[in-house]
Amino acid sequence: EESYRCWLQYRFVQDTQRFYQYRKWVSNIVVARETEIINSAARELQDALKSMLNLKPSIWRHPFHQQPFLFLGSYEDINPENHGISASLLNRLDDEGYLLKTVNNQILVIGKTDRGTLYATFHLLRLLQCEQPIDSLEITDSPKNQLRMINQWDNMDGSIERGYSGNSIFFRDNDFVDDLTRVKNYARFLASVGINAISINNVNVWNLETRLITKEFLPKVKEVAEIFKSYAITVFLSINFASPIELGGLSTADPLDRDVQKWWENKAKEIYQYIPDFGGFVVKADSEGRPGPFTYHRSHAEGANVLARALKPYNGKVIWRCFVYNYLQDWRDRSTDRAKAAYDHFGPLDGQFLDNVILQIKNGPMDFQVREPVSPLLGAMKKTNQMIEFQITQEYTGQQIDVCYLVPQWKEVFDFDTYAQGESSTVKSIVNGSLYNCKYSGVAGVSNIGDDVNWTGHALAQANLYGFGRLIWNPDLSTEQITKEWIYLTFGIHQQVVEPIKWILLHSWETYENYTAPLGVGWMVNPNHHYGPNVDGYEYSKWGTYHFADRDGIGVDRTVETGTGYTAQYFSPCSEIYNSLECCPDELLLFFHHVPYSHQLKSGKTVIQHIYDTHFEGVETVKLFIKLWDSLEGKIDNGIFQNVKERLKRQLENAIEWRDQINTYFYRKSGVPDEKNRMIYR
Ligand code: BDP
Repeated sequence: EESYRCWLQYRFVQDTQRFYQYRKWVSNIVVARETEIINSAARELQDALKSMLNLKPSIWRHPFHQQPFLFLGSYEDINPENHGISASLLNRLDDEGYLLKTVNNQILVIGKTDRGTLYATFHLLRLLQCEQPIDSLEITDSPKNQLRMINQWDNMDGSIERGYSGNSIFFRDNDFVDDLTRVKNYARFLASVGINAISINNVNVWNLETRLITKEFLPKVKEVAEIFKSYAITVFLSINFASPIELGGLSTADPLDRDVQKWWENKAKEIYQYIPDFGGFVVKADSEGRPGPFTYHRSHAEGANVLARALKPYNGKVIWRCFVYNYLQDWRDRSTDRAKAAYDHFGPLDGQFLDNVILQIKNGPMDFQVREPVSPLLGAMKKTNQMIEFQITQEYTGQQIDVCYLVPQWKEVFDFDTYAQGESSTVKSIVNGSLYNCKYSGVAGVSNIGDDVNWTGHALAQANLYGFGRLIWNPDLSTEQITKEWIYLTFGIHQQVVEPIKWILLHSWETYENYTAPLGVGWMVNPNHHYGPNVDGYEYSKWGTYHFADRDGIGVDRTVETGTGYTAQYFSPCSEIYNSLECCPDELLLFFHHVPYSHQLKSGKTVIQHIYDTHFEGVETVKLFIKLWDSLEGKIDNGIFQNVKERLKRQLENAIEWRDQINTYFYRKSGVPDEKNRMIYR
């Protein structure tokens, strides 16, 4: 199955000129040092070359003079001066950085450490797969973000919370799977796009998963960690804050209790005996019913620090999630705005967290909607390590039935200027640690893979995983470049194939937004499973997710004067821009303001006409996706073709349902007819 190989297809090189050029350079490979990671790189190269060039390269330990060869090693294995490499260039590379250089009859594939060598190897393989010339390479690169992490939401019964592509590749029947082949392949995919950390179990840690940190399961965690380690990926576990009670038999999990502290210290010691380079803990506490420090009237800093202190001797980290809000809100009480919760809980704790705690903040203040403003907590804490959390799995964006390519969304978030330290205080400069000089920082994404043959259910959803890795390696890469790369690697470089797929991907987010909840208001989904329309599904429940539509208007008033006051959580001028009805950008209008249906947008349309138009357009664009996709029949792998064809059919049904429910609902509420008379009102 081609779809199983994702973007590591290693297709046979068709262009004869390239074919012979490549063979010249890669027939001999010098592996200058052997580490587990470099061995992984060498293995990957050998497999790829066999498949792309029908070649079994000779592997050597030492360089030689006559023939060209590929040199795999760290910068310590060469004399940089002999190759025209300046010391300052190497100094500029960080530990994961690398150099690819064609010089003196060799191609140097050199990392600052072996991790860099691995990334350099994948870079070279990307070039070969895109049939790029390699005769005069001179490429240096380092990742822009420190922690580049994947969060699995896998449960040990094999299910995956918000998983849309089968069952877990890690767990089955309340245990680890026996055959870890898929885990190894997953490690390859992740490493190929630069991911360097993973947590393997759900942030909601139930009874059985609580025991992952006991001797019952640690040997298996170790086995998995070793696989990832050989691809330069560090393993973390999500833990249960109440573990001292549930595992230790203590009567409390109070972080200030001496016995609790001791318990965590011993636990850390035990874990590190099994896994000396264990990454640390991911923690969801006091959120959606999970236990946490609030039970003991302790702050989240006190809660996180008890774990951090225990992990500190081993260099472990605590990744503490900020998704903390009252999920039992009274919808009539407009002062308890869920959007304000993370900032209100964590902002005042700035400076109180130990330096091996990292706060993990969702990109928006609500919950991974198709459109949200950037979380005002990002940048609000100057003395606290922070990382951002994206959701690669498409919980609210079509669940891998509808195509929704999220790279453009993430890119917008990275580029958003928070003004936390004046102009140019972008989100990317916060999460790469540079704005506040954070010791640790980075990006996490909730995984979208499962044991479906093609990993992601919808073959095009592979682009989200690929794009996530590439973009967080370097948020300055353009969406265009990432998208093209993924298509080249997955489908080949023929224009007839590249263009339609690119068009679909690049229009998919906007299209999904068009036929679902309008103008940033969000939700309107079916409760619980979150697929398909249900305008009032959450409107009168306790979750804090309302649109306040009535016969006169719609939207959430989050202004300072008459609303919840949420806009004040932003730095100036964002706070004023969002607070002002005139300045607020159209796409977020209903997130910040309650307006009459006749309110005129910057686009010139009224809100109600905008709703009608976008919903009709959304459906039409899905029809266009189908047409474009059909043009690919016979030109791409048939398995992938059929998979996407079937998904697009379901997407169209979904889009139509959204269009009709949303438009009818707002027609009934407002009584304002569609200017273009397109509706059959039910
Ligand atoms: C929400 C999901 C829920 C997660 C929660 C979280 O609906 O399944 O457990 O986020 O991030 O999006 O903790």
